[in-house]
Amino acid sequence: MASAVTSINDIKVLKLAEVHAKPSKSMMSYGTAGFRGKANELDHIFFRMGLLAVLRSKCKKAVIGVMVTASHNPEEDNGVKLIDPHGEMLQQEWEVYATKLANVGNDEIIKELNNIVKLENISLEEQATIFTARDTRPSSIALSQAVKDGIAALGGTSKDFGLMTTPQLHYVTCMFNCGETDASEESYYTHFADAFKSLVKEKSDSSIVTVDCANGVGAPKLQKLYEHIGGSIDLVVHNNAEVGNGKLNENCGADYVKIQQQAPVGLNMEPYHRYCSFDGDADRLVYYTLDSDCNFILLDGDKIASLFAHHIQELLADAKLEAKLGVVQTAYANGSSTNFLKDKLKVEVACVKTGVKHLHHKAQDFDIGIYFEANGHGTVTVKESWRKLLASKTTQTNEDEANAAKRLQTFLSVINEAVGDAMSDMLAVEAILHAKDWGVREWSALYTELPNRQMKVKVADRTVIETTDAETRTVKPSGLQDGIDSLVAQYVNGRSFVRPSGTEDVVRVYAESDTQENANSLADKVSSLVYDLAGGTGEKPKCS
Ligand code: 16G
Ligand code: ZN
Repeated sequence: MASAVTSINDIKVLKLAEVHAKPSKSMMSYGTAGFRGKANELDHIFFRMGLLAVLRSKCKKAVIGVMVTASHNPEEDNGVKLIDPHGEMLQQEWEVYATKLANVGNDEIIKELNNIVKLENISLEEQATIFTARDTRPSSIALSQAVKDGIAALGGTSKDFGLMTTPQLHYVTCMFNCGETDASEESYYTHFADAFKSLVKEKSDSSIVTVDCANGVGAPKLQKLYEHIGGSIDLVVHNNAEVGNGKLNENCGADYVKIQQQAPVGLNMEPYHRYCSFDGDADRLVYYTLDSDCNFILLDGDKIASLFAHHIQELLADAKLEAKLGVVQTAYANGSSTNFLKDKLKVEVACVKTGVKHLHHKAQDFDIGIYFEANGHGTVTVKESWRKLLASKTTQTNEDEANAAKRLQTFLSVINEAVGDAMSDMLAVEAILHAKDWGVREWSALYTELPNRQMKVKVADRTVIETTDAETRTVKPSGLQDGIDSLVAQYVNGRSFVRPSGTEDVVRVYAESDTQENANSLADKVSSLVYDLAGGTGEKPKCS
């Protein structure tokens, strides 16, 4: 454990701050999922996030996680985010501290740290322990060291887990703070593999899954999980850089497959076989297949959420259990998925702003909250009080009901509640398909997506766009929303929204309509409007 520090050791901090000096022009903000940017411009940010993690740990009197990854971004990028004690994203008030600390000059670091200590009434005598981990980017090793230097400069203790997926770090941080002092990567595999094996005792003929790991950290970690699972599923790992030398996220991974609506590089698909993709840090999952005419069929986060809701609802009915079950989506959710959940399943659906923290927070309003972004990031949260109700049902005398309650209990334990997790979500999907004796064909038939299109528009300053109503409408610049409304009115089942990205310097455009042609055309027209009204730069974007 760390030695107690009663005041900030200016000399130590300043000396290391010089080593991790801030380039004078750099200004960055803690975005949707932490800081992201070109890896060679971020060293000072990582050092400072090490400092901040120590204060956060002292403030919460708990272990804090620091993950080094830029997820699905190109290999040349990197990023850093802090993980709060129960595996949640960093509390939003602290994002403001993070941004300030990242942007002050070296001479103001001590002042800024003392400010946070004062505002949060932090006792510097508290111990601080930080769990760190990193993805496979070449830059991640040195940037992890910068984080550890920051931790050491403020007298904190770091435990480095080395290579890990983002959800694994969320999991061990959460488990440790819940009292499991031997929380480790190994305990992650044991937990999820055991839960899966008790749900799927024998493999079915159709259970071969080919997993595109985006040439990222998911590849070696999935191999390890697979070793723990044994014979109840057949997994083929594709895009494993260790073998194929492919580049991280290049023409592969969940984001590529979702946006391009096509298979990752090097994958030869067969109709109705099962394929899925992780992103670079394995917190997103999308499935896909081909139909009998070799058309590409995507089963994205909306389809996964719908499958989860369908299954949980069935188990609740079998167990004769009441629960407030809800699904949380964002504006990107396909209109057909929302209709399916609301009209067919009669499940409550909430729409929130993009970003996991918003979805996770809203999901906690429900006894069982399923949240998914269409891009494949999602999980299920369960209220502690309702979990107790479920546990009591498993011991009831009616055997059928008790068994259904047990099945639900085990199903929920195959899910990583702390955060969306490609590996555990994949096990959950496979367990459901196994229980229902379904293949991708039956799953995909739950509903038919409305054709959609996503585009991005480069503008001089993306903050000129301001949104409201969970990003479904713009309030600025003036005239933009009226323009979008009148374009949308010209299309059958038309819907479109625009929002400034939280991770890239662009404005994102989404459009859906009755045909792919119409969705493309609506996306083109809305993009052109954004370009004209929000200060577009470079060439006007156009759908191919
Ligand atoms: C980040 C978010 C993801 C969101 C995406 C939006 C987390 C862990 N990740 O990857 O949820 O969908 O940003 O990116 O919150 P955008 O703002 O660039 O569209
Ligand atoms: Zn990710």
